[in-house]
Amino acid sequence: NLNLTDVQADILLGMKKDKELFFFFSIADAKTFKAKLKTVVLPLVTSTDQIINRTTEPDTMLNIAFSQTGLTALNITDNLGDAPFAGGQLKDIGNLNDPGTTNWVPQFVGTSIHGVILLASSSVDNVNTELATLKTKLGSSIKEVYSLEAAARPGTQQGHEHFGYLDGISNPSVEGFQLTPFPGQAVVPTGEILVGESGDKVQRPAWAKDGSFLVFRQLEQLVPEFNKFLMDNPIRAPGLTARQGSDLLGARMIGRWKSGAPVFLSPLHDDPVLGGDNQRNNNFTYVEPGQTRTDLKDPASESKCPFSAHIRKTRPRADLGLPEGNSNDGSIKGSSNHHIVRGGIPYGPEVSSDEATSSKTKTERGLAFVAYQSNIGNGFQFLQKLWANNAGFVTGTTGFDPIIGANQGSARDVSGLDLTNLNRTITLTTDFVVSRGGEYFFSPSLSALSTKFSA
Ligand code: N7H
Repeated sequence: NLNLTDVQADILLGMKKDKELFFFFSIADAKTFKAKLKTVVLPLVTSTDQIINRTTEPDTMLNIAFSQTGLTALNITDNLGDAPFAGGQLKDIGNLNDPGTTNWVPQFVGTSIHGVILLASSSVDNVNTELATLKTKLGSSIKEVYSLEAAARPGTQQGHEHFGYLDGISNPSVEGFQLTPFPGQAVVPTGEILVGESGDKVQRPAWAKDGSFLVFRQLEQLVPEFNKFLMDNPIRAPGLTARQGSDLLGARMIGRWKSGAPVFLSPLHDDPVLGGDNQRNNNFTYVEPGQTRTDLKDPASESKCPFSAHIRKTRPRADLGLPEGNSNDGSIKGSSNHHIVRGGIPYGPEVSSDEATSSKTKTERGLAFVAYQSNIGNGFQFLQKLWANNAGFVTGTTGFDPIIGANQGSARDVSGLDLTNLNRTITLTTDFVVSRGGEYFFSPSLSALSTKFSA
């Protein structure tokens, strides 16, 4: 059975806290760092076991992960068996369709980031205190390269990302995990998320077991520009005001309303009760009653939710022809091996009144995107490259994912958004999500940290 004391906390459940700091560092003195990793860092690393019971979880939590150049700096030469990880995110830019590195944070351009420390807590003070202690104790064995401060949005927007939509609803659960899955939650083989577990078909060094690859991306969101686009292009469905038509367009781009209610279950209006009900808000497959799989040729298949909608592009459910039936507990056995566990958190300030009136972003905000998987090529990279960026997925005319689909900065065609004319193509000339770059990391088990990484 899964040893939850050995798996870092952020991987399966997420260190869900109001404040999170991503501290990117390079290793200056490997020998000293290894010694301190064991004596200073390891005692602070939070395990999954520690947060299963949210009422007793520590108030300040820490996780740590290393890039390929970090492993090399530590003289860990075993091949982890993941090509995107080995090459680093910068080399993967062509697969991701970022428009070059012009928008990248300069520190992500290059290979000098050896690792990342994730610090999560209820207050910025706690985060800063723990960071200060760590920095003092690690001394000159590391150098700070870059850090990103992230925070849950205030008040009623807590849990919502900057466009305003509730996030963190649908993440896969792994087999054998004791928590009961929510209806509609994908249940995937443990090895799809954790390296070396059943379902991970790649040859790995023994010490890599129960680690996971962490994809980090700093994704800027142009919120005033996104809102202007919705206001300028309301869907003119009968009975809807212009405002409601704009909200409908946004909801169809995501596949959910701002409350989290899926458009497939509530096609014309938001339904906050549904959005907040975790027994119902993920319980759908895109299949109509009486059907066993989505009929991709029937235009009506996207009347409730466009094929291009962000959540449908990134988890097509029964569109892949494998609904596999609801299991007894209502969860759905994963119908592909392309699942990620997302653990992102917003960064940057709320939209100012000046930005709102000018419809122009003046201060950067976005999503500190975090995704875990045992195989980046099957996980994040697959979702981004072969689904979101692929205009021919899931049908020849679907177009791009309007939220994250990337076309190297060029315009993106999206179809299915206008429910009064599902064949209509809308051309997006702005990327509402702009990649500022990132890195690929490996988040080792606690036992690997105490042996391989500190030896
Ligand atoms: Fe997405 N958004 O607000 O628009 N995402 N995402 N994502 N995303 C989801 O269901 C968003 C990004 C996935 O199981 C929701 O939990 C934004 C990347 C997957 O049905 C919302 C950004 C990738 C799912 C957003 C962003 C994904 C998902 C609904 C960037 C992978 C679950 C909440 C700034 C390459 C699908 C929920 C499922 C859900 C948004 C990035 C993937 C609201 C703003 C880069 C797999």
